[in-house]
Amino acid sequence: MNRFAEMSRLRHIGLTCCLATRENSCLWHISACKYLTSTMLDAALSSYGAQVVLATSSDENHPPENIIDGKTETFWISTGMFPQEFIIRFPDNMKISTVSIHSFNIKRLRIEKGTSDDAEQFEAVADTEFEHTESSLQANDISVNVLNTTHLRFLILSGYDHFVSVHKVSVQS
Ligand SMILES: [Ca+2]
Repeated sequence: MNRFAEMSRLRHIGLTCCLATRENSCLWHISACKYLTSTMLDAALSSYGAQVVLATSSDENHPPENIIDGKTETFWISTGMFPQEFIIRFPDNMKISTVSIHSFNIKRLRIEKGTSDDAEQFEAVADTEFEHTESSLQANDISVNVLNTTHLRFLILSGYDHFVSVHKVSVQS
């Protein structure tokens, strides 16, 4: 069982136990779930087997893998045109409530979920506009409420400059 599946199993046990018994015995499960969820937010998605399977730009010094390495210091840079796009594939079907993204100069972003296993059909789950930042990265949490998907597509529709960069994407169930 991979870490995504294990996390989802533990969360289910914790929630079910709490709902069913409302006793202290479920507290361990709840705290384990909370811990796992919080580590998931900050962990590198690549360490869970996620991959960037498509990106509209591939600068050798700033490759798409930098999006999912868990570090804000490394980044993927766009080509200087819009729209820009990248697709993250997860090793399993995912329940995702929130996507966290660290970026620079992104203005409008649309997130879509894959509705087939081959990354060909997508359906929009969020469409948002980021605030402009000058002396720090843009840090945004986007509510997506996806119940069951293996792919997320990120469409950067416009920017505050010709080039935009994506430093880190993480997800929370
Ligand atoms: Ca990075």
